[in-house]
Amino acid sequence: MEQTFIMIKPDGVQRNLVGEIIGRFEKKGFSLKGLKLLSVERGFAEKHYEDLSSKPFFNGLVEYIISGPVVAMIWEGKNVVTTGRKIIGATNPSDSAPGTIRGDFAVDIGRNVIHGSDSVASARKEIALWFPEGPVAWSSSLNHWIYE
Ligand code: YYY
Ligand code: MG
Repeated sequence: MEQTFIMIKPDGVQRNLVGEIIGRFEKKGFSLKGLKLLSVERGFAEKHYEDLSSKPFFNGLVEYIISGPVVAMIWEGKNVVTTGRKIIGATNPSDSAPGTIRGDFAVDIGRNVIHGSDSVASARKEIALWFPEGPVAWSSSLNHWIYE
């Protein structure tokens, strides 16, 4: 089953959105396979965003990610990478539809509350970086009611 890496950024933690965000993924029907609250160091944040290192906003982005604890998660389910990005909404909250996490809870692109992997390949890479111990192995007894 497909997995994705989801991270609630420091503003999401500070603004007490952790329960709300986890609830949206839970209620959709996806399964939580990894969860931790942690602060990351500069080098780790730079590694996570290494593909963006040439962008003008890179330093500000890294400062933001290391400015407080984040909630790192692995979510599992059918098409969870693409659907997870839909639940999150467009990168710039000005463009994120109402009903999405960023559309409902964010205003500025540099404080957009949440990260989600953009492909199955980056999900694999990000899960390996954030969860070297791997996902927790369990399967929901509700799967029969979620998948046909
Ligand atoms: O995957 P996603 O988070 O939606 O956007 P990315 O293009 O990967 O950029 C990562 C992160 O960088 C974005 O969530 C906000 C920030 N950012 C920015 O501050 N300014 C931009 N012009 C583009 C992205
Ligand atoms: Mg991205």
